[in-house]
Amino acid sequence: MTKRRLSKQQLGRIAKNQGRELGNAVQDAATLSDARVNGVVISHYGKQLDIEPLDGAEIVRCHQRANLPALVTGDRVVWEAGDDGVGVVLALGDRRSVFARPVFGGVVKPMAANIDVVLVVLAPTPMPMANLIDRYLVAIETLGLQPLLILNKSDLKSQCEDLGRLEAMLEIYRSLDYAVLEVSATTGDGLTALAEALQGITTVLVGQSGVGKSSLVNALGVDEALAPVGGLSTVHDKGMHTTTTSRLFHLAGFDLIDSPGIREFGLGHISAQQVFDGFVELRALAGQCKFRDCAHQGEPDCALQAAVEAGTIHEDRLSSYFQILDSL
Ligand SMILES: Nc1nc2c(ncn2[C@@H]2O[C@H](COP(=O)(O)OP(=O)(O)OP(=O)(O)O)[C@@H](O)[C@H]2O)c(=O)[nH]1
Ligand SMILES: [Mg+2]
Ligand SMILES: [Zn+2]
Repeated sequence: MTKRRLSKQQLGRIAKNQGRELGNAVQDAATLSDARVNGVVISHYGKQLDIEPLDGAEIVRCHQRANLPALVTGDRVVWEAGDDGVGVVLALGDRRSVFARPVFGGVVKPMAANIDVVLVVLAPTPMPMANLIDRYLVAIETLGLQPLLILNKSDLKSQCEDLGRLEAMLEIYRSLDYAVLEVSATTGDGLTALAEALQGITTVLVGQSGVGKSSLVNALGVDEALAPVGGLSTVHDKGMHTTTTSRLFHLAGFDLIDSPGIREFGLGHISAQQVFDGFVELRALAGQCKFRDCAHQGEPDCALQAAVEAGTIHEDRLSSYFQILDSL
């Protein structure tokens, strides 16, 4: 299989989005609340936060004022030093974007703030869970963010339990114009192209435990190991997670947030309409079925069924859509 780089169009899409986000950021900076912002959340540990002062001083451990919402890595904050070396976060600056994980009970749990692109990391092993990528993509589309799919561990393709299925899966996303990069944190393959795509933007690495998110941080970093990585793959097989809290890293020309692996990415909090809109190729056919309330399950003159028959929509994506609907 030939290795592909990001197409000009795909990179253009990211750049365009980036421009939009940067435009917002400039606007935000002018608002009153943001004028006082003097730090960034690098990481958080329970009720404590690591704040990086914007003036370049050392990272400070801080508490946060009780009236503030849960702060996440990447948040811009107003903080002040305390007597005992522990500071206090007084206010949250504007968030130009947030990546959130829907959690049990319909609550949305923010994971990272002020990011441009979500890096959805997969690997030949562990094999991606069924429709996990589609769940991520729906969340990313709903939040107005931009995804970049990364197949890490390209050196382990021969160990994939079903390489044919994996390749076919990636081909579907490429055909939908989602950028897909194949890399190996171990051999360094593809990392130059990845670092190029990340220049000037802030991204968050997400994906199953053990796909190599922290390994990518380290491989992209120029210095010593930055993030702890899992030792034995059996650790992941037992469902243990190596990374336990998100952390922001400043690398050469870009910022990257490492996050803990997840076991499930439920979408319980979003509407059926949002799921539909989260499938770009379905959204493109909105309103084209004969019946306004078409469920796309055998009604006459259904535009989606017709598109599947014509081969313009992949049947796996349509069944993935139904699967997500069923899970709401
Ligand atoms: N062969 C190979 N192994 C890799 C590669 N990237 C990571 N690994 C290995 O995969 C295992 C898991 O890597 P991590 O970086 O800890 O994975 P993670 O996604 O950060 O996992 P969590 O922190 O639990 O979410 C480690 O044993 C790594 O050495 C790669 O490109 N090729
Ligand atoms: Mg990790
Ligand atoms: Zn229909």
